Amino acid sequence: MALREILLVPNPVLKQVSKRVEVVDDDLRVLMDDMLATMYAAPGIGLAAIQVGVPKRVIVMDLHRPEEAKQPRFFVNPEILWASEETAPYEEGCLSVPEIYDEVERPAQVKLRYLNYQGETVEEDAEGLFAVCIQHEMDHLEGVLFIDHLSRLKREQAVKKVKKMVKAA
Ligand code: K2U
Ligand code: ZN
Repeated sequence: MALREILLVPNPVLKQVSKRVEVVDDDLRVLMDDMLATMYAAPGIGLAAIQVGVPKRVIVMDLHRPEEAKQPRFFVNPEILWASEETAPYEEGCLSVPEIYDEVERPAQVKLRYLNYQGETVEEDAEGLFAVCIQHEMDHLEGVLFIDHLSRLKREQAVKKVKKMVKAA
């Protein structure tokens, strides 16, 4: 297991559309293990492969509470089969847009289909933080960041702030 670099805005790689995975094999599981370790170290609760520079439709996630044991989740080639008309706001952040937080409105419930760590097909309903996080990560697979849902002014201010932060580091 190895920690990978998390790409930051305005890296153009983050705008790429990620490609479907052909087979869930040991090489892919090494990537998923590295992504999970990188997410825990950030720390974060979700991470898409493009954020570590790999344009594959792969997401890792762990929504466990501090008092609970870790609950790692793996999503390969995730699809949204249904989304509720009802929406809900959530104050989002992103490991590729550090120290920027703003409200994004998304469908409150979604039905997912994906391949798990073993390559088995799973269908699952998501709501609450799970629904927010999976939609945030699936945006990454389309090259979309949460700041792309904000006004142009807020988006430009966010990128300017991250560039200044990186320069000062
Ligand atoms: O894509 C990422 O950078 C992972 C996000 C996942 C996330 C975004 C918005 C809302 C929920 C999850 C990072 O984990 S952002 C850090 C974070 C940590 C705890 C709660 C919310 C956001
Ligand atoms: Zn993100």
